[in-house]
Amino acid sequence: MREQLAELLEQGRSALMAADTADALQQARVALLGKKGSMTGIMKGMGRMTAEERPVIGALANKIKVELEALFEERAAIVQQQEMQQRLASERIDVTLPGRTHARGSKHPVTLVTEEICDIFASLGFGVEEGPEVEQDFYNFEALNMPKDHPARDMQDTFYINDDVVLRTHTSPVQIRAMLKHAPPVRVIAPGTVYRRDSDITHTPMFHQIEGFLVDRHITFGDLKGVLTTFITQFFGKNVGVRFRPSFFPFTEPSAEVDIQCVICGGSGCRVCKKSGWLEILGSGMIDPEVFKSVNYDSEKYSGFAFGMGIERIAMLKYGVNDLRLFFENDVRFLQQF
Ligand code: 2U9
Repeated sequence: MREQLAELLEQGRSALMAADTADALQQARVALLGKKGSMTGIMKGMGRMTAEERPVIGALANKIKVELEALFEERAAIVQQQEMQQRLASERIDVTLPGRTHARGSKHPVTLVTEEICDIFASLGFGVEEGPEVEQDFYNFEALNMPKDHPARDMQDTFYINDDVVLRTHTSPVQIRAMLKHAPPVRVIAPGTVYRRDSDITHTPMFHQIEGFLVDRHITFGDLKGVLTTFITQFFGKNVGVRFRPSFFPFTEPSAEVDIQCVICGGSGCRVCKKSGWLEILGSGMIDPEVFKSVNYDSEKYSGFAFGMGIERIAMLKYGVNDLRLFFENDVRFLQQF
């Protein structure tokens, strides 16, 4: 039995020394000293011993047990230290690495064009004003010389909230509000979202407009032409051709639509300008005296001009975008290009 115990000590020592993880060490300990381990196996033979031998062997077994326990503790401390070093090495963080950057957004082309147009008119002395998108009939239609039976108020075109409230169909009501707020002279542009019951490949039920007006003494159609030509050459380049064509709007008289030479073909005719060489970009005119009446401006004393444009259309021409729907899908691969 002495030999068995001496052998157990030797085997145990080498098993503990060979174990190089906490798990392996624990397994070795259980195999040596656990309930079903080698030591227990040997001790079961104690029953066959004489009364003299038993305490001697018992003391020896105990000594070996204590020795193996001590060896286990010693190894456990070393293995734990080794495992800690390995973890520190494998989880090492290089604090000098550059941080992860966040994807950066970009301004929507409609925003970019709105800002650019507002900047140009601001440099000409215009102030920027905004107003509600849910608007009263009076500001959206009545004050703009479009009485109740006017075809432009057709249920086909307008989103009605109720008999008296609509989603604004243009930003003109902002300008009625500006006229009621400020006496002439006044120069205002009104960018914003507008709504019309229209939805096909070239129309969306929500789109963006910029409208503007100027009222003072002695304002003529010549002022209209001068201001709008200045805007167009600043926005599209000084060599672009501009022409004014007679037109009709309920709120201006006389009225004109403004074309620029086609930015795609330079005027020779292409698919975009439908072979005409010209692109319509603006509506404009001298403000109708009926409009002045509804805001209590004296049309004997004052005159003025107004204009309006659709921003998506201007953005399509400026950036060469051939599908209106791209502005509303918000695909980042499209938006990132601006
Ligand atoms: C007031 C008086 C007059 C604004 C004007 C237009 C002509 C015009 C369209 C262009 C394309 C709208 O986006 S679009 O469909 N606009 O043609 N707008 S004159 O006239 C006004 C505005 C306010 C008080």
